[in-house]
Amino acid sequence: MIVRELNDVIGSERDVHGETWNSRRLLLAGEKMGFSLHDTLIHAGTETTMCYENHLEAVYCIEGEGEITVLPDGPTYPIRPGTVYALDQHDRHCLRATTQLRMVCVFNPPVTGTEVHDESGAYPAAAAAT
Ligand code: 9YT
Repeated sequence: MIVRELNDVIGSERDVHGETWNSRRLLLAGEKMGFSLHDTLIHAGTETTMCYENHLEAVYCIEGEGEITVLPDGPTYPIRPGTVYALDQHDRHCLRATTQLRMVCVFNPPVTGTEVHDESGAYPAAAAAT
């Protein structure tokens, strides 16, 4: 069994910072669970465009308010505590955080640790393959 505390992840190498977000990576590829599990903060007032062409991701909001738009034309959905979205089509999307969002994110395949978005809004395939 693996038991880990968010407080032990914060400030460690599993605490990864992007331009608009901070991803605390609780479970990674190395744990061999078949998915990774992140407790992610999206900074208030930001807009992030992403497209995970190499991963499936489910995101469950537990704090904050915002909205998500499927690109290029919508629809747009509100994000609030209790909202989950699943990027089952590797959907290109834009996430807007009205207030700070706290999101529980699950990636399949798992990310390995230090991935941040490339210019297309994806995490690299090489990491996805491990
Ligand atoms: C919600 C979202 O996709 N935020 C970007 C960071 C990413 N989910 C991560 O690595 O935790």
